[in-house]
Amino acid sequence: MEMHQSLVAATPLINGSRLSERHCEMARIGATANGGVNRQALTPEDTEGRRLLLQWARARGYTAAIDPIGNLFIRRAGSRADLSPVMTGSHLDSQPTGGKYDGVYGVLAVLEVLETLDDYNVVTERPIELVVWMNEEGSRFGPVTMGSAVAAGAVSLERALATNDARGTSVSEALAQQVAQLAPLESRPLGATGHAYIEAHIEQGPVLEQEARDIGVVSAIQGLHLYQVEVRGFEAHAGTTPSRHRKDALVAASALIAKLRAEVADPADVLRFTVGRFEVAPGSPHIVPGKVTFSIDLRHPDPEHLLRTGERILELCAGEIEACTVCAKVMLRSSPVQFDTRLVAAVRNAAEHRGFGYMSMVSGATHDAKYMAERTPTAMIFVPSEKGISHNELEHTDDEDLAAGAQILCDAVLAAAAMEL
Ligand code: HGY
Ligand code: MN
Ligand code: MN
Repeated sequence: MEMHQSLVAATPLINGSRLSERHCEMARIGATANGGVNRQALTPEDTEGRRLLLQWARARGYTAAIDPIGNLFIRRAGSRADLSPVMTGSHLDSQPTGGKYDGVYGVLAVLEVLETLDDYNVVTERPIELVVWMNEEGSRFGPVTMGSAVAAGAVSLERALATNDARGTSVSEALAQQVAQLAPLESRPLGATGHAYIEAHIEQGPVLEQEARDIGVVSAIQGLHLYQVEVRGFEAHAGTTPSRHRKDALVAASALIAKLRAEVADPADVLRFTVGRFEVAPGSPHIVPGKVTFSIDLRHPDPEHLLRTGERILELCAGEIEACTVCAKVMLRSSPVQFDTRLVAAVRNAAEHRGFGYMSMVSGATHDAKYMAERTPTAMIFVPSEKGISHNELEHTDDEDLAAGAQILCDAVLAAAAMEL
């Protein structure tokens, strides 16, 4: 990791091997056979990961608080408790076949920054808060970025707490269990904002690696719409029911998805259309499916284009297809967001001063920073993902890249703490 000598002595240098060891230890919790992790929101594994983080934090004397939707706030005090904090963080929950770095990196990089400031006896005026957002991944409980969306008022607390997983366990029940196991935690009201928010994250795409850059200076996040489509037909005997009498929900859903894909096809390959969940009921090999429920994840950086495409999808997911009825529900509409140019510049300057290769980019993945950006000056830092792989157990980022991003986060957090924003 090349550093300009002028800076080496002047500012705190993070400890890359400590950061790497922390990732190894965290990756043991919910480890999967193929080298990934499964620490879905509010599961025992998620609680275990949060407990380990709190253990590390409490050993340093940091305080911990939790808000009504389970977002965790770990605070390193400043010399002036009356000042609003510089907030920085990400999420610890994972996809069911997740990687070891998605979200985790943005949490452990902050812990590394806080400990580095301790090690260098740096006293900031402002408190610095590590935020661990609840249920960023939206797999066990929908929607994605639930904790930060509720904190921002984009999703109601009541709706979120009443959300059930596939087994009928609610967020409210699972959260109460987790909080009891992490006690003692101070209570923090919903809607916490700060002086600034900076999130470090793996890119989850191939661009930094292809361009041979160390740091992504993220200027924006593209928009994301999440729909749930329901196709209803009629259950019938697989052996006795002729095709002409069938109302086969699977056949109808398949035809509808093919129609939607054709309708939204984008020659420029900018639009992202994904059907990630597809549930057939009743799911017996000998019954013509009576009901299919599937998800649509739609993304695009242009708000107008995203809205128009979303409206067209809702038009097509209504009425009848192949003798079945179709309806669709909007689960989430997250518009594209631009980050604060002053904070983005602070990230860029830090990368420049440290002599890292960097580039400006828009995030294809969504992040909790999206909801913070609506209320607090916000920026993000990306580090490369090997072959652009993420949401996959093979996800990997080199230790050197993890350390580089954490160093930029340290420098940017200190810069933000001193900025008038
Ligand atoms: O889906 C996303 O963009 C995020 O990684 N959960
Ligand atoms: Mn993430
Ligand atoms: Mn993710």
